[in-house]
Amino acid sequence: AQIERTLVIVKPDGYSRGLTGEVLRRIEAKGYTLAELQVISPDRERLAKHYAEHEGKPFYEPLVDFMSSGPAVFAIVEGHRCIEGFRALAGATDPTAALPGTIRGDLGRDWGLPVQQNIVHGSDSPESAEREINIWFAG
Ligand code: YYY
Ligand code: MG
Repeated sequence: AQIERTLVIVKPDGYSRGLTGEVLRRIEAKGYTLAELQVISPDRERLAKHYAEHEGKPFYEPLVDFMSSGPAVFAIVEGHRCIEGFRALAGATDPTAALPGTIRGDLGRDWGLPVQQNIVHGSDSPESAEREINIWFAG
């Protein structure tokens, strides 16, 4: 099988809590490669493209507000089956339900907000990964 690429984001909550190193450590410990890394404050325009599938859902506006609230770390991660593999490392979307042993399960919680602040993003398919990488990484 082909080597995959996935887009991983350490979201503003993870970045501001100082969890970037812990997230990247887990990715490297799993054996995946960090092919590219950048710290940027995501703009609403690109977030709208990135989260287009969620437009209109009740958490959409809070999600874009949260994601544009400060710096985040964007990584292109490479390795065979890294899309599925990183989502397994990340755990379930809801950090309260995410299993211990996962990034969200070990490091996340419910803060009583209208959006789930769950530390990381990982692409959910090869098509999403290429689409998302093209939004955040030029060239
Ligand atoms: O891929 P993943 O991040 O696990 O979840 P998505 O269903 O793609 O939702 C994107 C993002 O939206 C999620 O990470 C948190 C937020 N969210 C939410 O706040 N409440 C929900 N019921 C679903 C998603
Ligand atoms: Mg998703």
